[in-house]
Amino acid sequence: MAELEGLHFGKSDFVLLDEVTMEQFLENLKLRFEEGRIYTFIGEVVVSVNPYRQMDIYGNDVIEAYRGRELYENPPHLYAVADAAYKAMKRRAKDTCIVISGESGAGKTEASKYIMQYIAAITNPSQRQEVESVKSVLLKSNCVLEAFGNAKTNRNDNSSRFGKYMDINFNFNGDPTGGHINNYLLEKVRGRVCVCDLLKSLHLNKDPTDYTYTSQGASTDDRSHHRAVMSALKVIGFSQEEINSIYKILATILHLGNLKFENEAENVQLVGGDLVMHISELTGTEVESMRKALLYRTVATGGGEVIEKGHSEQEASYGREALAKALYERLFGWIVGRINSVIEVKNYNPALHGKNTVIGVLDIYGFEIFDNNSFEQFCINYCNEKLQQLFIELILRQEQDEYQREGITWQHIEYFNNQIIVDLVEQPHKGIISILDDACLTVGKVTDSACLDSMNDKLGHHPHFTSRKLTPTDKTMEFNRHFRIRHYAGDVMYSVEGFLDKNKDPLFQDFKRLMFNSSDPILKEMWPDGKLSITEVTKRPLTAATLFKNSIIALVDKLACKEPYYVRCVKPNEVKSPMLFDDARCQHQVAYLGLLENVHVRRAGFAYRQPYDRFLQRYKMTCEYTWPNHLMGSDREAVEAIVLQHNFEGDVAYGHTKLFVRTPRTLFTLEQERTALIPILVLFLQKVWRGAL
Ligand code: AD9
Ligand code: MG
Repeated sequence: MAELEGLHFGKSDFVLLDEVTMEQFLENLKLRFEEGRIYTFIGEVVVSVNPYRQMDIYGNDVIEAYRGRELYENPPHLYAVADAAYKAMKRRAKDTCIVISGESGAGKTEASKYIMQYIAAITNPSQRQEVESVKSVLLKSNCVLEAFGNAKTNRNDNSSRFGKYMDINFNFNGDPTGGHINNYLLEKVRGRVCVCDLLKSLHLNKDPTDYTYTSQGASTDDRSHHRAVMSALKVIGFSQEEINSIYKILATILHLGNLKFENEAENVQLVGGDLVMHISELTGTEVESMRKALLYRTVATGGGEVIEKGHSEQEASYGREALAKALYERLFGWIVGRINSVIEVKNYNPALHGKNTVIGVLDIYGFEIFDNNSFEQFCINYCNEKLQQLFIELILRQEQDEYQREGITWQHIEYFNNQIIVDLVEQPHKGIISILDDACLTVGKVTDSACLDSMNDKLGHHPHFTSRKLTPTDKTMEFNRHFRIRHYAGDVMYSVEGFLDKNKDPLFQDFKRLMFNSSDPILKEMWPDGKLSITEVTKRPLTAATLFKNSIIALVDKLACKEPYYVRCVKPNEVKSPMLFDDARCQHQVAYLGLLENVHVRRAGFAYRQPYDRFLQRYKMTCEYTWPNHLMGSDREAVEAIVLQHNFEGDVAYGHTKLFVRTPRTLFTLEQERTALIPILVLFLQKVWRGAL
């Protein structure tokens, strides 16, 4: 298969570019995309371009071709990375992780599914029943999470509205024993939660009072999709009662969307009583309590007195919105928790079963730069700063570890350390999140622009932060509205409008208590914080930004102790076309994914390395002493002969098991020589076969 990677498919590894320029990078990426080569390496990193068409490259024959092989033996593929991560885990008992990044619609979720399928296909050769059932639950969990967590957006028909990190546990034999999923649901703060979309994706009947699925009006596709979700829920082990509760909650969310309020003599009232009845029935709550929670909130006065305060119409709508979002978020969290309880590794005894190792797969939103960037982009881009930091650190650390292991002397290389930007966002007391939180906790009305002022005061000196007030000449920003962060991936201007609202927990306590007192035990379970009475609630819930920050810090900690593998996804165009390679869009992504930097880092050390035997196998025809077989004491000596014959001594280092090549040109020369020799050798062999020689 390696032979198929001829020169007209471009360079299968960007490290082999003559010059690392954006131009050459894009040219190669485009050439390969147009030839249907959607994957390209940067060393061990796979760059993937969404083909927007079904490719015949994921079948069992391909899986077999990659199974247990080394990275460079086959053309670049997700399977090569999956196998590398699996091999490292199995051979060296290392925990590994595969980080998949890229923007919306770039192909992250699809890539994560192919990787999971690959791992499922190559494990448990003896088909042991308990392992098979673990595998099937792991695979089915995708289907359920997608049904509940994905929706159609204008950027992606099947957009994940949550970031997902899944650990797969393996036993000593390298067979899956269980797993754990962490979700990073941003939708609540993204403000784009469109529950109707979610319900549509579940194909709930249009009439919300009938919360059971009916197939009327649904297409064959819809029906089979619904059946797949149902069967997945059952395989995972959801009981009928649980499934009913899920549907009731979804119907509740739909009803809430239809609730209307009106002002009547100063007091806000509900329009129409039927809906509230339905809602209370579905949620197992008293009608009167539900009505009250929608129209009033209970507040504790300074003197410990509890009073009821009527909502304004705006507050009532705000409360209803917040409840719908919270129901959705908690339902999703509960489903993830439920899946986790099924897949968690049980009865694992290390003394008996050997070390339990892990492969983590991360599918998370990439860097976002829109025309108008708000709190959501701020969070996402902060997450990407954290991942970038980890990326550079781990890739470099990995490189340095390998040089050490192989006994090679090596010079530390400099790179841009984005810690300074991470600090700008997350530092206690002085960082942007902390300033935001302070503003949210301040009693009385603090506006978004007052919060921006406070950022200006505290961050005015920061080299990566600016605003119109700090740089009055920059007319692209408006006073009291914009600030700009110089991210590692480029400058992003944020509009501070809505930051405070999005950062606060918008849900009135009354709803939490109401849901906790539901007669539906499953719904109740989702609202443990409703247990507190009004006088007991003293601490404010953590803000959205702080919760997000904590979960990302925990995620980075989890990843940092694993050996990382990367898949960088690129979206070729905005119109989901399999033909179009939009240069400007791709250039933008290559820039912010830091791919050129990645190639530079890779080339700064030794661009290429290969175990002696493999190097020999590939290039032995280029040297008279090694073709067809060498007579030297070891493969290493034979490799030395090849290097000497080509005068490459100055460009290589000999490790314990591998040859390290500093510049790609060396390898390139060998490749060219090899390409030129192959037809001659083929001719030669054909003659041998025909008995002509
Ligand atoms: V988002 O951030 O969740 O909105 P993703 O996850 O990056 O996004 P996704 O994997 O869902 O994107 O891919 C988007 C669509 O591109 C898919 O629904 C497929 O139609 C298409 N796609 C992506 N990868 C492949 C592939 N390897 N082969 C064929 C693909 N089609
Ligand atoms: Mg996705």
